[in-house]
Amino acid sequence: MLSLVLPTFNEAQNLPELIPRIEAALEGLEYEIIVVDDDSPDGTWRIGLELAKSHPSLRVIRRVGRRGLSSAVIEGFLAATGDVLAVMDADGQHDTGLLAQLYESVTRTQGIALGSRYAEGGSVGQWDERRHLMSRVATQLSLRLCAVKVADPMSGFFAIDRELFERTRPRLNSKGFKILLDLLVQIPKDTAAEEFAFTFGSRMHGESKLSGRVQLEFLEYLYDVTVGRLIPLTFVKFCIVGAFGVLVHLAVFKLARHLLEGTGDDFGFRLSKAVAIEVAIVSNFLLNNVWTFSHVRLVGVDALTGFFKFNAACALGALADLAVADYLHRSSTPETVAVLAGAFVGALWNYGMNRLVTWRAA
Ligand SMILES: Nc1nc2c(ncn2[C@@H]2O[C@H](COP(=O)(O)OP(=O)(O)O)[C@@H](O)[C@H]2O)c(=O)[nH]1
Ligand SMILES: [Mg+2]
Repeated sequence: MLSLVLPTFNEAQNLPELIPRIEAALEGLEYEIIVVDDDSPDGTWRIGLELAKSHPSLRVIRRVGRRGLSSAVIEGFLAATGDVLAVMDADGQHDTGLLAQLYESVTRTQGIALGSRYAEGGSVGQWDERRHLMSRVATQLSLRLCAVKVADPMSGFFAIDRELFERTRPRLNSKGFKILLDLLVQIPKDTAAEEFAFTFGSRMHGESKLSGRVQLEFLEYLYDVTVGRLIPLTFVKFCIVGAFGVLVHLAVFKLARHLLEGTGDDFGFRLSKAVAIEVAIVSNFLLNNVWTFSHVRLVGVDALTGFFKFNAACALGALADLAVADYLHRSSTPETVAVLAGAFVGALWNYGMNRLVTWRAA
């Protein structure tokens, strides 16, 4: 049986046109269609449920509070019952006429089969120069990572053997748009991958969801599957935030020192330093919450308790920093080296503790 997943976000107008087309293309085959909708504001899921009444092969998964094409496809595949799993855009850009061939290919090879815009005879259709260039560059970059090389690793139109998917699932990265690429990176080298050329059509209705954010996620994905295996991206972001915190610290210290000019020198210094420390902690917490750990961002009361945990973790980090620097200093290490080594241990501690305690699911 073929399980076809249609990830959707604001495709309410397209779904009623697409479902009959798919059914016509799959006539004679045993199949199911699974729409995975991320709670679209245009009510795509509602339209899907309505259609399901008259199309018994159609099911709808409505995900609330989550976004992302790759994760939607993975979730659809996990809920599917077919021995071949396939995915296509729900906007009419992919050629439904190829579905039966993709199914036949995977049944025969037990590997992957894809609709390919870059195989001989295929085309990206009506794209502007910019998107054309971006797609080419992204394709070339990502090909280096693939265990199995194909002409169009960024295609959103493919089918895969169920067993192969399930074996690969634990290693999949659900970030961003490029689920096929990630599969090609993770599957065994000797997996069969057949390509079927097609021309990427135009959207029937609505707009592309390939936003700047999705493109940034692609770069993050490239990092994750290369250097990220050794140094997690969240650690790099945490250190960037920390470095920025040092600047905040210095600026606030100077400002406070200026404002407290009239007070006693020692007192003015200590108070300015204390204010600078806390303002830097607040700014680091906010930046880490919205950027470093954006995927597990804390809101409301959780953000408040998270802030206290962050303070406590950083206070212990400062003690660890001091202990290491002091030890090295006493064993006659050059002062700058001792200070930096302490700071590095402090940063590692802060990252580890905050990941474990403050932003737990990270
Ligand atoms: N569930 C879900 N589907 C998405 C998301 N982003 C895009 N899609 C769907 O994935 C398919 C491909 O997206 P599309 O905007 O057509 O990208 P493009 O073809 O590269 O311009 C479409 O069916 C979209 O509705 C998302 O965050 N969640
Ligand atoms: Mg599309």
